[in-house]
Amino acid sequence: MGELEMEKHVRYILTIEKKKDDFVSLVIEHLRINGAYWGLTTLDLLGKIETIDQDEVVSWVMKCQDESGGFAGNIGHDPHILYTLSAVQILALLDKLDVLDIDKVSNYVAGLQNEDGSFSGDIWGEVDTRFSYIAICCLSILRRLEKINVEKAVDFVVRCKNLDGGFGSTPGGESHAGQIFCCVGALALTGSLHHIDRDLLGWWLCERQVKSGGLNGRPEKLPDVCYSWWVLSSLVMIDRVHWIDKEKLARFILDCQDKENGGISDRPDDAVDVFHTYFGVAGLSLLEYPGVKAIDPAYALPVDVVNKIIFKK
Ligand code: GRG
Ligand code: ZN
Repeated sequence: MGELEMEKHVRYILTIEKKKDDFVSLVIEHLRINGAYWGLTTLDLLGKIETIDQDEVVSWVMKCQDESGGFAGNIGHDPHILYTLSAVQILALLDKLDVLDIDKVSNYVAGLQNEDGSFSGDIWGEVDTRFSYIAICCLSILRRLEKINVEKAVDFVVRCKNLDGGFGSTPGGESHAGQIFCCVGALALTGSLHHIDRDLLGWWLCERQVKSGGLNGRPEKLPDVCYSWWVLSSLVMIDRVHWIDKEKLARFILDCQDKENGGISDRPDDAVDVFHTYFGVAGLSLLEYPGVKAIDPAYALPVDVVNKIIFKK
């Protein structure tokens, strides 16, 4: 099996699209705040976070904050809970959470909870279990979970559970590995994993592994490196990761590398992008690949970063 081309992936992230030589301006133009989170987390997992200008990143992130307390994807755009989590994750990664007005940000997130316990993504009101996970993860990092009704939030997630053991985006929605990650993550972060039938869900998740070793996101679909994050992190959280062939999955991820120019794609021989580079490296991290830092499956942040947050007085 080929090796993980760590240096090439680092270089790829630092020079994405090679249009500018400065990471931050690339992020601003092409990736926005979500992309910055994926890129920076990958760099940290590969032990190279110090190669970027951290003060520049922090000052750019803070310019994305809106009056409401929420963050936008870029300067001057509208705030959304999706971007707010990325902003908080980036600041946690750089150990700079103290630049935030924690109550202002957490009030924005808490203000998006609905009467039934669900969360909207922004003022326009779309409801999705993605937003439940994001709110819970964000408030856990900020240590302000008490600002929401956790019991009702858990209740809503549990209402999105299906007979196959999986979860959908809303009650009755089809099970999909991405939504399963969100629901399992939300339940893990609130100490509510007892709502899950681990064997039933574990069986559904391990059936996502196809012949090539890769994982798909739903029955009959093609494998994709991103499910090495969505499926694998869920299996780790419910303690059923030994139900898949880890060796074969690692080989599939390594086969999706661009061995010349760095980066990882969704499937072998496709074009690489920063998202799948993160999913591949994060997947290998969960598989305990040598030389890659450990990632926390619920917070989606390196374990050492999470420990700093949890053990802070
Ligand atoms: C901090 C890790 C982290 C996440 C933030 C945004 C978010 C919370 C979670 C997204 C979860 C999700 C729904 C992921 C799925 C993304 C995806 C690959 C969707 C593709 O679905 P289809 O139907 O593709 O287009 P398939 O693979 O089913 O053919
Ligand atoms: Zn994908």
